[in-house]
Amino acid sequence: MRKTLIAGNWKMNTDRATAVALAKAVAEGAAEVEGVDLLVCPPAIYLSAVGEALAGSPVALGAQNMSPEDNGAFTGETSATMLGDVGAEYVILGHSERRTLFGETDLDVCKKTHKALAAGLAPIVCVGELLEEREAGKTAEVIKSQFEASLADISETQITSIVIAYEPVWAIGTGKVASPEQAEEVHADLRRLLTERYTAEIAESIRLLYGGSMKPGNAAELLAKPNVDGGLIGGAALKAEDFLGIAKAK
Ligand code: 3PY
Repeated sequence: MRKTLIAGNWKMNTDRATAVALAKAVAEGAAEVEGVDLLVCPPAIYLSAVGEALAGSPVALGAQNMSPEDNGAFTGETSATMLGDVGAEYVILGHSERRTLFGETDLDVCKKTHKALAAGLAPIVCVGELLEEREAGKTAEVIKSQFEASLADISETQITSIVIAYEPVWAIGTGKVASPEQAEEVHADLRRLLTERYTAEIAESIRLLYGGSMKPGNAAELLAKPNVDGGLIGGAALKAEDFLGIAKAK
């Protein structure tokens, strides 16, 4: 069975001291959380410090983005190998903020996904529709096209290392949250797409996270849905109590 994954996306928040304190608080509280994997994704510059703060705890470390290139003249970029070198096990790819604010395309996400896998990182590949796409009844179509293009040429073996996050863009940082039924509908579609492309057994093993204003107050009903295998948490991941509260809601 799929083990629930609660992943914190700290975005461009915290400073060194608050990042370390938050990581320590999550690590300490992790002992009270059963049957749930915990992951924190701090800003890249604090990965090493947060990794040290998490040492000996079951909380995993992840990055929020990476370069699609291996190395070379790419000023300001960070490679998959570099992320692994400082202890990251996961990397979030194609978050809607990367797609909308930095022009990342499905092709970019796909290239990054292949590079992350080659470096031994587990990619968390994000998909999600805009408000106007939902209102136009195009959610399923958009998700299918992002799924196909962002995960092009991913083999059966590779897909088992990938986590997919459904993040409706209209629910990111807006306080609006998809209803459990809306989330489940898209997650069930993603499971179907995985079954069609791979096998039912493989599809059943892939974790599908919901992201978009998940908090302790709405986590239980979202996580109760059969195809919602965890959460990619934004704002609520910045308080250990809230983040752990979401994990305990499972
Ligand atoms: C949010 O909940 O705002 C997120 O973007 C999670 O990644």
